[in-house]
This record gives sequence, structure tokens and C-alpha cells, in this order.
Amino acid sequence: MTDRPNDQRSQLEALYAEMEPESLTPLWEVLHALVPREPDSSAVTHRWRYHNARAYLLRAGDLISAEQAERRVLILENPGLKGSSSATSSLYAGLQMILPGEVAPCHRHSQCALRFVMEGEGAFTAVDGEKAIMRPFDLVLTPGGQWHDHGNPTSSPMIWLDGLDIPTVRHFDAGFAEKWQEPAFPETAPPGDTLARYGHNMRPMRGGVADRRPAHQPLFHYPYAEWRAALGNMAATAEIDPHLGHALEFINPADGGSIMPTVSAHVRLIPQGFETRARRSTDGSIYVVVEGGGTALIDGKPLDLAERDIFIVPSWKTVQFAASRPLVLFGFSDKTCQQKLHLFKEELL
Ligand code: GTQ
Repeated sequence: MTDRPNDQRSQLEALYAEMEPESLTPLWEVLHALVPREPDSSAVTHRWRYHNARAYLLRAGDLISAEQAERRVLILENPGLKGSSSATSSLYAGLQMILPGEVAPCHRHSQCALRFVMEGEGAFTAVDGEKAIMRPFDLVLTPGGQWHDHGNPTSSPMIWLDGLDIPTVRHFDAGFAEKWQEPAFPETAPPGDTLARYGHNMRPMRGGVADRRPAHQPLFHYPYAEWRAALGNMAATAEIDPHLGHALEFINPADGGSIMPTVSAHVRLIPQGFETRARRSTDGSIYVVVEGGGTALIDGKPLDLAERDIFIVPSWKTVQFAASRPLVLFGFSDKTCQQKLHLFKEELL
């Protein structure tokens, strides 16, 4: 509008001022921001050093109990999305700590959650009354609508990364939550029961009798020992993908699709000395460095990566990884949600 004569500008401004109380605004002033030529995320690249965040979490542990907090979590808020409690535009991330003897009380909500264990061994997430005993780098799900509580019967703090679709559910104004009347849901099955039945490319065969687990989302534990072995075996024999390295996606055994309806997750191994080719995709992603180290080159800017770092690659930013030691990453994003909406795009450069 800058090339228009001043009288047009002042008449338009007068029009806007008169319309404003009636909640009418001109599209032509904002069209290009509303319908950008390509994604222009407000989220920015960011890296959290685990040990810095951990120190603050331990201090919070001295000040507030898990029960009092309901969930004792430090939110990993993207500096470009201040005030939104979001890590990417569609996903939330936080570091949750449960101290020895503590319980995070049982509740359920529409939002679906993943837990990726950062430290500690032997605490649990119970899903609909079945405990998943958590070990470092295990992936544990609490799908939308399933009751969950957390507890730590061990003698060390237990810390994990929470990943939830909170901003997505908020976007749709579709979230419900409720608390269970007791801190813990009654035990419905021994630990490991669901993994044993659904975790090995098989499922219970039943003569028309419904299973205890929901048919669309039965499995909720993907142990590190299993995914790391699968990734190592793949790396030993498979041809490497030049853009991803060796990469495996976690799947829902019910349908072969993503782990949850709004969240995709994968692990990858980039061999020492390997440099991936540049790639960009519309799914802003959250990564954890599980092993090794190297550099992520994001939109041309190098980000040094060390073990247990957590970092964000926003939508449509070009990324390249270089491994100075064998680099193992866990990553999650809204890819599956975008695919369902026919929005997902990637570009291999
Ligand atoms: O454990 O249910 O980090 O409801 C944020 C919201 C964790 C949880 C979070 C939650 C949870």
C-alpha cells in the first residue's frame, strides 16, 4: 500500500478505524502474512544443554513436590514462541522429574504424550493401570484418553522428556482433562504385559473377545534395548540414506502408522565421519542426542551437539548433520498430522 497517494492512505485508515469496533479488518493489509509463499515459522532453532536444565529441575525439586505440582516439569519453550509453552508451533516439550518415593497423580486428557527417558532406571509410567518400567532412552507413550500416573520407587531421581501435542489440541479447542479419584490407577496387568503381547509384530488372537488395551492404540512401550539393536543391525547392513543417515520410525502395531495420531517419532544413526545431505521438511522437529556428537548445520548456522542435548529444527529450515562420533538421535514431530491434512512436504537438496 506504500505506493498509493496519501489521501487514499488516510481514507483507508479512517475506514479501518470506523470498522474496527465492528470486528471487521482489511485482508489486503495482511494477505501475504496469512498466506505466505512458503512456511515462515516463528519458532527458532534452539538447543538446551541437558545438564543446565537438570540443575534447575533439581532446584525445583527442593521447592515443590511432584504431587503438589501435579506434574513437576520445566517447559522447553521455544524463544520464538514466548508465552505459548510450545517447543514448535504444534508441539510441547518439557523435562519432568520424579524424585525417589514420589507419585505424579493419575489423570487423563485428550492430548497425547510421549516420554523419552533422559536419566534414571526403574521409575514407571502406568498406562490404564499397567506399569512400563522405564530405562534410559526408552520411549513410553500415554495416548490421548488413557489414564496415566508416574511413580519412582527407586533411590535416584528419574528425568524424562515429555512431548505432547498440547498446541495442536489447543489449536482445535478440543481438549478435555479429568483426574482419577486416587493418586494411582488400580493395577490392571503386570508390568510388560502389553509389550509382550503387542511388541513383537504380533497381537493377541481372540475369538471376538475385546482386549483390555484399546484396539487403535495398544502398545505404549518401545524399550531402548530393542530400538537400539534394530538401528545397529540396520546400520551394519543397509545402504545409508544420504539425507537421513540410518533412520527407523516407531510405528503403532495396530495400523502400521505413526505412534500416535498427531505425533511421529524416529531414531537415526549417523556413522562417524558421515555428513548428511541438506534436507528440509514442513514438520518442525524436536531432537534428543542419545549418543555421540557432531554438528547440525541449520539454515547454514552450525549447532554443536553433545550427548543429551535437546534441540529444535523449525519447519522448513534446511538441516544437515555431521557426526564427529557415531551420532544417535531421537526425534519427534507432527509429520503424521500434516500428512493426514495433506500438508506435509519435504525437499531433498
Ligand atoms: O505427564 O500428563 O509435561 O499432562 C505436561 C502435561 C506432562 C503428563 C507434561 C501433562 C503431562
